[in-house]
Amino acid sequence: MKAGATLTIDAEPYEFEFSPASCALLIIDMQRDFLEPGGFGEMLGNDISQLRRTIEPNRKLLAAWRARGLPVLHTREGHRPDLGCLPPAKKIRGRGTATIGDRGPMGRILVRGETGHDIIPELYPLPNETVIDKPGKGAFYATDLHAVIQNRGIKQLIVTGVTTEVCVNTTVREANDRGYDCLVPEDCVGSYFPEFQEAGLNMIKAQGGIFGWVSHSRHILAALEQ
Ligand code: TIU
Repeated sequence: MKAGATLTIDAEPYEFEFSPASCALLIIDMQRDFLEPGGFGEMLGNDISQLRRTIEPNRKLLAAWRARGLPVLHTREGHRPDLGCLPPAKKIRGRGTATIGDRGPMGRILVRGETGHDIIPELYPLPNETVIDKPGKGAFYATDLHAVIQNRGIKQLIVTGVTTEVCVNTTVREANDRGYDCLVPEDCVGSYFPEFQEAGLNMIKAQGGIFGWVSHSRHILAALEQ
């Protein structure tokens, strides 16, 4: 792969013109509370195996990305320990016995600095990688993500992580409105609900790619090999 080269990635609704020099890998919320047994996600009755199948494809893509020295950003959904950035409506949503900010199986649920809030060991950020702490579902809302990627000349995003229809979809929509081209590899994103996985991907690529492109990590890895 030559610096400044443009490569073509097989994708839907049509091929993605990939410019590695201005493309970042953005990994959304691969946090222990969403993916690990006994975490907040499982506590809510969700099937975490639907998310855990994304770990290995993400690990491979991340390794290839790192090997080429390309920019990596990670996000974590969560709140300040004083819960100052937690909207009351989000706090009470779901009517659970334990909600965000309360003690959960891996520390206070979705609170920054707690074990469950952190990224799973398989995809743990390196010291030179950017970690964006976000209070909402979208990675642009109330964060400096836009400034960080503008400063680095990023124009395209490969967006992976969880969950497909919630934080991945919201972030892709936010990125699209800010002028970024987003490519979502379907094997690297997951939903607790198979029907939402399918719909979440269809929503991105419908109408000529209304929010972006959908592909598979093998096509991205093949392009990086060129
Ligand atoms: N990261 C993310 O998607 N947060 C969520 O709350 N997702 C759910 O599917 N609940």
